[in-house]
Amino acid sequence: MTMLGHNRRRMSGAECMADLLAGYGVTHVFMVPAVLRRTFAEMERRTRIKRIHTHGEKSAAYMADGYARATGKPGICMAQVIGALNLAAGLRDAYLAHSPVIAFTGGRDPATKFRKVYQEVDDVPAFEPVTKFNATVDDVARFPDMVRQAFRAAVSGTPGPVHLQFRGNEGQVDAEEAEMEPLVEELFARVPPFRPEPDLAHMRAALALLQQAERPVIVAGGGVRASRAGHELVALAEALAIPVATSLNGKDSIPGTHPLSVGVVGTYSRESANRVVQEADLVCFIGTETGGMTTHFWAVPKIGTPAIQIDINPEALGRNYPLLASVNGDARATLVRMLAGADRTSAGKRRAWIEETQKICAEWREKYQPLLTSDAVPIRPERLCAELTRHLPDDAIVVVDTGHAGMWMGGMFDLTSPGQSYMRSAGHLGWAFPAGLGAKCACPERPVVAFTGDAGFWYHIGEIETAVRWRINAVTVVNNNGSGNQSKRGFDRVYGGTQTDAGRTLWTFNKTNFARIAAEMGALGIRVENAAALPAALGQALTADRPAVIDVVTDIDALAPIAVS
Ligand SMILES: Cc1ncc(C[n+]2csc(CCOP(=O)(O)OP(=O)(O)O)c2C)c(N)n1
Repeated sequence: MTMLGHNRRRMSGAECMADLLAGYGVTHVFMVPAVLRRTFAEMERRTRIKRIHTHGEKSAAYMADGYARATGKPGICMAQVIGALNLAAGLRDAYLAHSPVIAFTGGRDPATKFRKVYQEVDDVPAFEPVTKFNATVDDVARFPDMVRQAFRAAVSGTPGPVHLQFRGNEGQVDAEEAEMEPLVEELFARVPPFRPEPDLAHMRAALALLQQAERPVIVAGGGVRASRAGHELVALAEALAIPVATSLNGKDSIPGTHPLSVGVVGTYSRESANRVVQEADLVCFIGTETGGMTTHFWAVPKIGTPAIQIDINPEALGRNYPLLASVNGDARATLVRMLAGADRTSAGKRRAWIEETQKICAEWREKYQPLLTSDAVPIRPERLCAELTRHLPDDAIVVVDTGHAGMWMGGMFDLTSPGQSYMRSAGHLGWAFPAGLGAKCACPERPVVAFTGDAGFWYHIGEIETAVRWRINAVTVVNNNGSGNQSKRGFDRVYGGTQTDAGRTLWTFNKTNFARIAAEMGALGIRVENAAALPAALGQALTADRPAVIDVVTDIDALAPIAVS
């Protein structure tokens, strides 16, 4: 790296921004124009960055989020002033999931503000609740240091979104010139920039408790995935014979087919994981916020269960569970230390516990076997998930929506290889389809399979055209039951058991053939009405050389099991 200030030259903000983004390794930006127009022209002249023009700012933010979660590299999204709040809405999932998304918007010019300029409101406060760093760039000379700060904030510690508002409704400040140097800090081009080592005394205290425990369980969260610590997690679990449950965000830190994996714990979960965590005598939380979703609103485990926790963010330690040991450090760095100090002879005392947890998992599988293998028409979602478990490639990136999609895939689907990745909506219906497109932009060589309900797919269906235009060859599997039937139970409840016909209109939709819509837009559309046709449909979609939508007609009466019986 050259010394700051030694390479300054007169350049426009647009030239500087294009060089900065290329220098950080950005390959795609996602936006609705017009914002930073001159920067786009400079991107074309000076870089190979693809400028993905979407059909809405929210989906642009979700694409950037999918890009970021697939790689750990910040995803960039942009909007002109009138689209700024649409973009802010799209940052909420990234904020909840700690995803490093950087949003650029056009904004107020001091020369004209408060004069009822076309389209203008003060957008900056709306970004406050969904960003780690929310700032304005009013002077072109600030481009280099503010963009560096954006990357630094997005990827550091617990990652998260950043917003920079550029002066001018379209960010026209990029046309101005100054003496600048587009200096890039490669360290901050990706999560994690640093791997803080734990305090050894704290680490040893946690390790000693794990080794003494007879019925411990690890609950691994998104911090394990952000730290890319899955390999070390599995190694420690194997060395000490400790079962592993994950949060939804941490699902890809251990393959579901590993003998120590007990499944996803919490609300959108697998009953076996909840049973194991409920029966544990020590819970070791690693890289998880111990939030409501992962703990079924702090019921699994019960508060007061002996617990230890490892996290890069010291403020997370003990937030919801009083701890016997707290370890502040990077997940991988801490697990490497624990593994080096592990007393493998302590594993023997947990043999009975491991047998018990495997029995619990076998009972779960037996209970759901009829549904996982069902030939019913319309198709059961459990069978759909089982087919995905069987047929997804070893290097697939699986991108999952919330609502029923989150429940079905969280509970019924298994990753089968450490080379597979899993990302999921942190709460927003409609996130998965555009996020899958972003993931495919980031990793064009990997198969990307998004899983969404029809309720979720409707949100950003116009982005099929974007995928076709840019040849973003992701596969989207639609669990199409003509409804948002996750809401059925809730409406049954408020109607005192039986809904009126009018009540059903609150969660049902017209029947739609998404394969035909996709084909009309130039994608491959495959309609599947019989479960036996799923493997061939997947095979065809994964090799189609164009975006594909598999429209799976499923049972409107299929409701996902609830977490704790
Ligand atoms: C942005 C947003 N708005 C509202 C919700 C609340 N919500 C959760 S599930 C759901 C209905 C969708 O049902 P689902 O059963 O997931 O759809 P299906 O799989 O049947 O297509 C709604 C409206 C949400 N999660 N996100």
